[in-house]
Amino acid sequence: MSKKIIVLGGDGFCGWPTSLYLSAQGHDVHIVDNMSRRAIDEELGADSLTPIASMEDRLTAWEETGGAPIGFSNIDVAKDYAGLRDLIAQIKPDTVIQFAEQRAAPYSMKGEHGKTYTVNNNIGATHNLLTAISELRQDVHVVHLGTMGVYGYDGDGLEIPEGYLKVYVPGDDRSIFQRDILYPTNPGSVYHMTKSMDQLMFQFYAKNDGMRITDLHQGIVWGTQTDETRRDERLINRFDYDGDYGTVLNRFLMQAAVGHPLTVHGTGGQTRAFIHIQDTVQCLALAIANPPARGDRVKILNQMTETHRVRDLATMIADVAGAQVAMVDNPRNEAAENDLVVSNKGFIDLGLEPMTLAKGLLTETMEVSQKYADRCRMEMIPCVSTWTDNQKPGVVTPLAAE
Ligand code: NAD
Ligand code: USQ
Repeated sequence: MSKKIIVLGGDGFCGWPTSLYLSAQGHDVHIVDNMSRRAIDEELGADSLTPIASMEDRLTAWEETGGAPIGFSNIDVAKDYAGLRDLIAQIKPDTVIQFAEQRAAPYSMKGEHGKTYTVNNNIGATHNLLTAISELRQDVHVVHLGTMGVYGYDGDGLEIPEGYLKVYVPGDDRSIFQRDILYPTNPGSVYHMTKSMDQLMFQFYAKNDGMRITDLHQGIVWGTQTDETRRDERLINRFDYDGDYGTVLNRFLMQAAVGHPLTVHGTGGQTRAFIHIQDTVQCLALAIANPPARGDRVKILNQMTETHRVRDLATMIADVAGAQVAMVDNPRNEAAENDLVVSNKGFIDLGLEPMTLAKGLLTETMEVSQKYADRCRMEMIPCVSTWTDNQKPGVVTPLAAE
């Protein structure tokens, strides 16, 4: 069934291909974005490895390649509450997808500005959305992109359930009380902390307003192209490789393509969850098609398809591409080694057929990197944002303007 969908953060790495996929599936899509991701690139002196077109050119190219028109509004969802509320009142969407947050852990740990901006932006954006829907009394399904990182990475092999943990508490009289509680959060960065805080807001609005909310705890997304973004050069998706926004697998693939040693942090014993961007867009479509009922608790699904240890990924890519591996000091405050077992039964039951780390997909991402290798600024590759700067004596720099 065709739905009216607003995509907050629809210019971003996940939001753009999702918007195109949903439009191709016959949904009526409207993108909202304040272009802050592009502005942060300018602030950092970084850029997407792939040359991304302006929003105007992206939308024109989509229609020229046979796509249905997609609407666009430039609204800061965290700061312009009235603009967001009026748009929701006007469009009356069935679904709003919330991608519009500052999503890089290293950026969120970059001193005063990174921390305050990330909290104000992410919490403000999510709460403005929930308030607008509540005040308008519309029956809108909110689909939020959360993160696997809310569970923390101190795993010892316990299978991480989908959001809720069954606990049994002994009473005084030998009775046992049973509760389903939100899995205790254990964020590893200010960014991950905002996703933990989002969860509480969802719990409140689902209970108080009967709002229908799905929270997707997504793993690290890799790859860049989807069937839709491949249609035209102007539709190409962004590809982050810099030390703040580049994520580990895409960084390794791109480093291999440009002849840079693969930057393994510490021993590379960190195990993380992964999903290819093509599976991300399919998960979004499945989540939209299967909303919780009004009055249900928040529906939480783990949006990941496989887990890998960082050093194993480096070895695999070094074998495929003949790259060198460099063990560098870990700039983060994280467990050096962890196990990770995750249930993704929710999406499998809904029909997801996961793509796994097949050689063909690795090669495609490396080919995209090779094609645009001349755009790579090697000095942007190292991770310079550290988690422990505030533990050293230092100079506090004036706040950057937001
Ligand atoms: P991104 O930074 O590429 O995209 C986010 C988009 O939101 C950007 O286009 C940005 O301009 C926009 N935005 C941010 N704040 C806004 C505001 N206040 N008002 C309007 N627009 C705003 O990030 P992404 O990789 O596409 O991630 C999207 C979501 O998915 C994020 O919430 C992130 O936490 C989550 N996620 C991403 C990954 C990943 O590996 N990329 C993994 C798990 C979860
Ligand atoms: N790492 C390296 N070398 C690098 C970059 C990273 O060894 O060059 C390591 C990091 O130390 C970390 C792991 O790789 O242990 C993952 O780092 P990452 O930057 O790929 O991922 P992360 O910071 O966790 O954040 C990314 C997205 C975020 C999303 C999260 C999903 O930026 O938006 O929420 O993945 S998850 O990790 O499952 O929480």
